[in-house]
Amino acid sequence: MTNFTVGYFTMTEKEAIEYANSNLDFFQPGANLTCKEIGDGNLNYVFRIVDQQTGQSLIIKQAGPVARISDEFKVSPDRNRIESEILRLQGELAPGFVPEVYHYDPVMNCCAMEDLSDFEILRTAFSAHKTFPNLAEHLSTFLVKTLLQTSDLVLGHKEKKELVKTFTNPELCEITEDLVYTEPFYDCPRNDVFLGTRSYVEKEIWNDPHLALETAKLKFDFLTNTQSLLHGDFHTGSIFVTEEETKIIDPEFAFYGPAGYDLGNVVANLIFAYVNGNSEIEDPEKRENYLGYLQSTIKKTIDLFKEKFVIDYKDKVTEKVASYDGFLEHYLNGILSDAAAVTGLELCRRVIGIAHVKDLTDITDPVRRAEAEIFCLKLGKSFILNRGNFQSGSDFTEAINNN
Ligand code: SR1
Ligand code: MG
Repeated sequence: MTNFTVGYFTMTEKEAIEYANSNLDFFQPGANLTCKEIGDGNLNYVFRIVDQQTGQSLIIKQAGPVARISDEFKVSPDRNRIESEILRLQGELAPGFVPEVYHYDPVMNCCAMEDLSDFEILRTAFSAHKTFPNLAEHLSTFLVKTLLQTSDLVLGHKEKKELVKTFTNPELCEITEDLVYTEPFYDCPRNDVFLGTRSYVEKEIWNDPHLALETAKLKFDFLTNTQSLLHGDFHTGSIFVTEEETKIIDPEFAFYGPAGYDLGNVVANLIFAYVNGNSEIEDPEKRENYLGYLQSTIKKTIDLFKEKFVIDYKDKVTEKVASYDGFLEHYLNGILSDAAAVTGLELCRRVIGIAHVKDLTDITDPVRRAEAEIFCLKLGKSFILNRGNFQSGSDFTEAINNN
């Protein structure tokens, strides 16, 4: 349960400036600082502090006592420690792909980090149907570097178990266990289903015992498989982009889980962008180009992930038995089918559960929105039920084309 240290309080914008002045050796004494709270996520407060003379800026991120999306979620402030520690670790494993952390404060449950003011949130950029040519290259590199090098394949098993302890994250995991693996697949009161989509959900999701059983198996894999240190919430709102660079933020859901989780999560969110473009771009040529870009990004993210995983496996793996013939294929096939399953779970939970995505909710025409959501559910179901059949990028894109 929530456990706040004496001295903790949630900061206002003014208090965030005072905090920066007294706790961080970042701005010049007497600098003219302004602050704006810019958090738009479901959980935390994000303060951007700018020196008006020099333009220097930083971010202070503070964990509040309850989630912003709903005070039903009383989430541990320890998530801020987890976020600070994993950002530092990911910065070593995948240099250039995460913001630099300057400071962590366990009493105020906040951390100060690099301001990525030249970047934009990928989900927001996708809502304007922008494209980023290097995205698949960047996502696949980040995923391979962080997932392989934190696994038992590369780390000594005792060292890895120490990391499992450091990144034990029960309350944030509980959110995922409930919101991703459990609630969307029965008529849970906390679900929030769009009217036009509801009859499909009742008939095809809540009334399918085979689907329920498969989600139960997947939930137990999520609960028990400490394969790799995951980002844990790798959606397009956790990715910052420019034309040239990609940075991954917000890893507060980090914990040791099935390596396919992060890959599946990001693929599903690329599919949400695809569905939005399909529904919202009126000009046929523009629509085809944008959808083609997203299909190619999905395909490349998966295929490059496999290619880079194989290269790094051969270079970095230390575990003796992992060199036996067939083991690499067995291991990678498992990651790919887990990724397919998570793609399916994420596609379903963002339609049915409490936490939606703007890619779908921004579709203002109710008929189009229901069509888009049902597309996601149908595809999601197929990813979950047939997860073993998705082993390459084209397996994923064919499923989108044939849905
Ligand atoms: C209560 S938090 C709801 C969702 O927001 C986060 O970003 C995670 O995706 C979580 O499931
Ligand atoms: Mg987040």
